[in-house]
Amino acid sequence: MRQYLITFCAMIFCCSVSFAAPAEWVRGDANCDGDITGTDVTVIWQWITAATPQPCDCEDAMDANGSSGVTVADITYLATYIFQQGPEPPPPFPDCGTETGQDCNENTGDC
Ligand SMILES: [Ca+2]
Ligand SMILES: [Ca+2]
Repeated sequence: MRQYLITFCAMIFCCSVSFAAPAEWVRGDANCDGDITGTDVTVIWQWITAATPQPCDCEDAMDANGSSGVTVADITYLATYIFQQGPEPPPPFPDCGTETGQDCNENTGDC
């Protein structure tokens, strides 16, 4: 009987511990709507200048050039990609993904 009780308690413990999957996101999708557009460039600018709060909890999505920080360089990089066929943002792009040590707590767009 005691063995069954221990097994039952172990099952309850294991079932109560949840392991949340890391958020998936796309680099450059700053407003987390699933598209990479000029609006994302504007969102990064507004966030840098503190004009507006971040639209979603995924700072890494605003790091368009993958430098591990969000600066004016990300605005230039993303605008060049969108409007002048510049280089693509580094992964995760164009598909959803994750990154080691990421600063993203919310799935973006269709991820
Ligand atoms: Ca977007
Ligand atoms: Ca950056």
